Amino acid sequence: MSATQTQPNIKSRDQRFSNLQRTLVLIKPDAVQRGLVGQIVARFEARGLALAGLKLLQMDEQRAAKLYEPHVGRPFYDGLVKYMTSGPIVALCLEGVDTITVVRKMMGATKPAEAEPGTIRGDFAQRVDFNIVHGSDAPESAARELPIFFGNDELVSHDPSYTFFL
Ligand code: IDP
Ligand code: MG
Repeated sequence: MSATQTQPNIKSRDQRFSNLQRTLVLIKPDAVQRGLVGQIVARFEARGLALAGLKLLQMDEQRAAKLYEPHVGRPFYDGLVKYMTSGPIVALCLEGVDTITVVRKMMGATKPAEAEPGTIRGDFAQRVDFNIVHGSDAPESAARELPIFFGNDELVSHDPSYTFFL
């Protein structure tokens, strides 16, 4: 006799979750060159964050300047723009509960030497100027940054079946 499987949680997504958020993640040029895209995306999927957008692109200086506008004037700004425009990146829009905080924790500290093992930077990076990933740091940042990479028609909200178990 086979076991009977039942759906444990049949409410709609809005009823199941509070504080659903969207955030921007960029897999930076060093990570793309090192062939880490799959491993990084796999971590977010395994955590249960839903993909709402995904694309490969190479930023021009104009787009990088928009993204890093809050950093204008910092000593590392010119190098940062050069790095981020040096090759293709992968942009993700991730959706889930408290996703902005969750992603920042999964990324680890900006300086990889301070990033805990188990975080993306703590596992894959050594240098602050090649630190693998970007993630929006607050809801206001996500709201500012997402339109730099995705039009509304490029973002798809859906309710992956695995979220019934989250
Ligand atoms: P975050 O990416 O962890 O949010 P931010 O302080 O917002 O860190 O800095 C944006 C990016 O600028 C960093 O991810 C890193 O690529 C670069 N950066 C920050 N500080 C330095 C530095 O001291 N030297 C070189 N690059 C830096
Ligand atoms: Mg930042």
